[in-house]
Amino acid sequence: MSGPDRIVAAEVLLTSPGRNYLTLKITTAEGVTGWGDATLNGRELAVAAYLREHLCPQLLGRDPARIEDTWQYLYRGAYWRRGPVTMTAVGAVDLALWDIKGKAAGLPVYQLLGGAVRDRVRAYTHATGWETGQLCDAVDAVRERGFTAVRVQSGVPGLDSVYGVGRGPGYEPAARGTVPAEEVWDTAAYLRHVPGVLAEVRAHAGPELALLHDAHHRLTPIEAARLGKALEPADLYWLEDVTPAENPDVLRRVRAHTTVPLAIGEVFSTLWEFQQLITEQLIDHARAAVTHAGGISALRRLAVLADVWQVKVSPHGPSDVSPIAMAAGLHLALATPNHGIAEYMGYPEPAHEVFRHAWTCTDGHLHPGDAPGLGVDVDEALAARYPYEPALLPVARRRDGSMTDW
Ligand code: EZ4
Ligand code: CO
Repeated sequence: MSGPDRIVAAEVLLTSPGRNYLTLKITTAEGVTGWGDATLNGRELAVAAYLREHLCPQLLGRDPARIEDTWQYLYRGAYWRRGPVTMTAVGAVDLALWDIKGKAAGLPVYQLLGGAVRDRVRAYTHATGWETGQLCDAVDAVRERGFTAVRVQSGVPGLDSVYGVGRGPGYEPAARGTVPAEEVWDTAAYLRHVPGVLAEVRAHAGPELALLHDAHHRLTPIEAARLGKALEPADLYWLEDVTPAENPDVLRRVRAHTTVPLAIGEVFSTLWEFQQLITEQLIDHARAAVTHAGGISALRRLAVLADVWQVKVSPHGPSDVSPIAMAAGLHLALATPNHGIAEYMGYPEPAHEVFRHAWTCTDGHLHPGDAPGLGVDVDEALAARYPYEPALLPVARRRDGSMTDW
């Protein structure tokens, strides 16, 4: 033995195969390559600079096997720590190092995490329709693909655009450009409309299909309580992001009024943001994305804390976390007893070609595959043919012109 392996290169790669992705590539002296996802939708360049200017130089010469030590070094080493940009950068490094460890051992990452606790990972995907009839058709199409769970979002009369609903096939809210699109939002119209939609979808689908709905941080606590209560007859699997949860205390008020299961946390970056929500059992599913909240190492700790309080971990899985983050989430899901359900929104076709992945989606279930490491290879030559172009999520204003949450 000639001593530990060393990191000799750490580079960022921006590519846009259908939408923007930021990827981190770490190479070791022994020639092992690890890939991490660093995509933070609409803020990619901030993470790219954080990695390129600050973290990559600190990685050179380090032992890639010391994943936890590197996590601690990067987390504690930033005096101004936490926050989505920092934690996404840390998460990217963490993913790349787990990928390297798996490849060096010749094992898929889930084996390094203790092995599979389930045969496959139940997933939900999205069904959208501006009108309820179209939405029911979309639900049927999802069922035909074998899914047993589906997120349903519909249009709202009087509004031109609504989060989660495309006017055509597919839904990609980030639009090319450097200034965001503006949408008009009306909470009263939404609250009047959505309980009827969910009731119709439930009647259409029958009792067994798991239905989910995302309120996307738009409600006040009392509005959230009212919506939860109104949706109880639809028997949801979860109601997501009813409030921004910047005040965790207010979820007590929501809980006092409704037993609808609550899922929160896709925009959180650390365990501490979940602490009160978990220890007071104010939520049922912690939604942190494996990339945005500091990687597999951090999500493992989140899962352990959540398990003590019978809370499940169901990481965010939109098309704006790359197939690498999808892989990482699946290795974790396969090895984590209190994993809830995986979100599978799908990817633009070119993204499947640039990020060649061992993970599969069959009959509404996902599996990370058995390739060593995370099981995603990046075709760099192909990636170079899809240059990055700035794209941003929309912003939202109320009817009086004041800003609200998108
Ligand atoms: O709006 O990932 O549950 N899924 C979501 C997503 C988010 C996007 C933002 O980039 O809320 O669709
Ligand atoms: Co969401």
